[in-house]
Amino acid sequence: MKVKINNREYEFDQEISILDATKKAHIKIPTLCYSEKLEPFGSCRLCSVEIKGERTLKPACVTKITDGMEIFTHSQRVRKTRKTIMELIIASHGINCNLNCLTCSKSGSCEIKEVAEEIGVTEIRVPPISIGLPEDRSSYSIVREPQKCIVCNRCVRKCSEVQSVNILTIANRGPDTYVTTFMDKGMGNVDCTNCGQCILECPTGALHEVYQMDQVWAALSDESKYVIVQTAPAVRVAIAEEFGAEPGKIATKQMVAGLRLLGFDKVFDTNFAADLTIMEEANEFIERFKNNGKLPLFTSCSPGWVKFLEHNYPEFIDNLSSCKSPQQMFGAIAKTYYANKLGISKEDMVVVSVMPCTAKKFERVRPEMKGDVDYVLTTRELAKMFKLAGIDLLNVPQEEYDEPLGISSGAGAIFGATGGVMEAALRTAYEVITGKELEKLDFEAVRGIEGIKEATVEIDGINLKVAIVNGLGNARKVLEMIKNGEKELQFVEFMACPGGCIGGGGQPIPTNNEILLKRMQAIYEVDRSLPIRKSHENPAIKTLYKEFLEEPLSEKSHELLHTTYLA
Ligand code: HC1
Repeated sequence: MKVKINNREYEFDQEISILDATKKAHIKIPTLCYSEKLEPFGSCRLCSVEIKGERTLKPACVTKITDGMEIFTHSQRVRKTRKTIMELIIASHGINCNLNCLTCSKSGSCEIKEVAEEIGVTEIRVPPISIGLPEDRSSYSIVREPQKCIVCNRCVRKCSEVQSVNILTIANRGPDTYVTTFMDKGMGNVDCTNCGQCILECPTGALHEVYQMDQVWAALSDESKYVIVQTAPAVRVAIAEEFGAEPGKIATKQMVAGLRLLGFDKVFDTNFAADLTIMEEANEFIERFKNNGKLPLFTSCSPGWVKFLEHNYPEFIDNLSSCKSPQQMFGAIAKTYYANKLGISKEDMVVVSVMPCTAKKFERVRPEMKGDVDYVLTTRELAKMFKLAGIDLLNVPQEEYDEPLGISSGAGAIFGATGGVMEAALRTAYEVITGKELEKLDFEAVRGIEGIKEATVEIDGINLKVAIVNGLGNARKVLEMIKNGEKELQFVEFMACPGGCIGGGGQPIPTNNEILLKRMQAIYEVDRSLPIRKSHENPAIKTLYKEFLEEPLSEKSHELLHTTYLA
């Protein structure tokens, strides 16, 4: 197909969109409602282009090229139209009515500001338009500020197309159109899984996490409290992006140093608790397998996934592992075993988590979790705290985690990427079942960013059928197949977010496939760099069992580390 773009000839062998064609020609067209991961929608019209012979401009994202087409991407008419559209979007977004930008959650990463610059907007000729809707603060995880919404529909589409959760919708028509939840009930009162994928998709500050930074600052300045922090596996491979580093930069030791500078009494690692989870979960699997227990076993560390299952597939509740997530196991051990060691009461201890995940904020308050964790910060919130404290993360002298709850294995580290929990569990299950040393630690078949992966793993003559699923839309597909008898599996890892926790709703923005792959490589690099790569070989875990828990699945373990779910 021969197409002229801005008077130059190009050849394409497929009927692609004008937007894709211009990308291949290295011409950038501004977009707002378009997102690589979603079906093109064509609502914002910012990508409008002129086509020779056509009376009206056409949106490049939803218009296909045809042979002989002549396209003008930045003609006078196109530029003028884009400017007017953008002025209207900005007026409806409330940016020009006061100094919102300075206090906005997206200050510094605002897509709308970037696009306005690309389009050359220098004035706003229309007065601000207010739809007068209140903020939605009904959720423990996510805040919606409708005043900043430009109705690009990306959050609605992410929630339905990718996550198949469908709790966001468009209400009304014309200038009264707005994004809302069923019957305007608010995100905390519908079946939202708190995954926060909508936040990653939002080009403005209309969606952000429920901040807990103020509570953490207050705890840090309260001298009567012993304040400890745990950092999730996926935070260390992403936080440097907030300071301008390339995705995939590992900043573990800088982050540890920064946390100490903030004033935490001890800096610990969720990876330690991930090792503990493996001890419990691998043994739970073995027990179910040997005793004809409920299979397939579903992992339970992703709280967005757990909530999705509770709402949509309660018939599978018994398949969920009874293990609490590493975040919660950490809190339970910190407030018992570790508080006892220190000789302080659990009331005087404050446990803060730094997570790539917005659903962890909800998980923390689940009544079954008994206050194991006090506050949850996202990766983005921690970066904001570092900046507020004047900590130059990339250049701060590097430091190590504290002991004993900061000691971890490579198996704990890989929890942060899709497939990691399964691989970590297999490393331990193999050695527990066979009593032999596992020679090849890397289970390549369970790695990679694909949404659904399956593998057959041979352990002692038994062929185990496992699957790894990330993204809730994929989870729905796999659950339907299991339900219809189309899949026979023994162990399935489910993660709510595409890519696993590295793609969590609390991670730096943007988070796209290219960035996910770099964060994933970094996660496996962390694993390879560690002297111990199996959870059951972690010396701090061995001591914990010896001194306190006795053995996996013991009465004490059940009391502190296991839970039940809502059907
Ligand atoms: Fe995760 Fe987990 S891996 S859920 O993705 O099991 O959030 O990183 O901390 O709890 O360890 C998140 C990440 C995280 C837990 C662990």
